[in-house]
Amino acid sequence: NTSSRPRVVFVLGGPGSGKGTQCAKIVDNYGFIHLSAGDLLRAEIKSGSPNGNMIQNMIKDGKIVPSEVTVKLLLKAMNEATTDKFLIDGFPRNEENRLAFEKVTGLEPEFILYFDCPLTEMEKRLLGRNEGRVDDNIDTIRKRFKVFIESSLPVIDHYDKLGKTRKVNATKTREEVFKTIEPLFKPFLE
Ligand code: UP5
Ligand code: MG
Repeated sequence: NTSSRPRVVFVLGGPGSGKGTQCAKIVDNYGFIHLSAGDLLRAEIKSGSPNGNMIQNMIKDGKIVPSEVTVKLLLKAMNEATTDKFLIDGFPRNEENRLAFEKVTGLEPEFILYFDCPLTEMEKRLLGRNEGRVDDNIDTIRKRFKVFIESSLPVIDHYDKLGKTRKVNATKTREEVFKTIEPLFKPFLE
């Protein structure tokens, strides 16, 4: 029902913690639309947008693109969507992102799915991914980890204080992680 109030789940966790992998499974089973902020930014680069160079440089440096740019891409994707259940993957990455989204949409997330994973495991996964991402090299990976700890963990902590963070052990197999998170999405089938 597209006329009702959109329901949003933020999917957060460090680089390589398995956000995209689990989002695909949730989409297949629970009728959500998956909006990866990183994917939207990479599509924006490919489209030849005037912001493309700036975005590319920031991703290569592991930095967080200005909220203005990311929120605009998310809003556009939400407006074009045919359902009102959204998994927003990899956003908000800092308090500025969080406040900008809140201000522009007036929406509060249902909850935050947080994939908790040690840096060593995330590093191993990213180096093994081999999808040609400009940020999957050891130098950029270290920068992404630093930004995650300094800027993104405070967002997860903010929602934890509101009782909205659902923390998941992301070190298990893909199937085991999915089994753990499935119960959180069952209510959305009704
Ligand atoms: N894998 C997955 N699950 C596994 C499991 N349980 N066991 C073993 N292996 C597992 O998984 C990573 C790899 O691990 C894959 O090979 C997978 O098969 C395997 P994936 O599901 O891709 O993990 P994910 O958490 O999605 O990792 P990703 O690298 O996409 O996370 P990031 O948060 O770093 O990347 P994102 O695309 O969100 O952002 C990239 C950059 O864009 C940011 O660094 C930033 O510069 C910019 N950005 C912004 O500026 N603002 C935003 O809002 C968003 C992004
Ligand atoms: Mg991803």
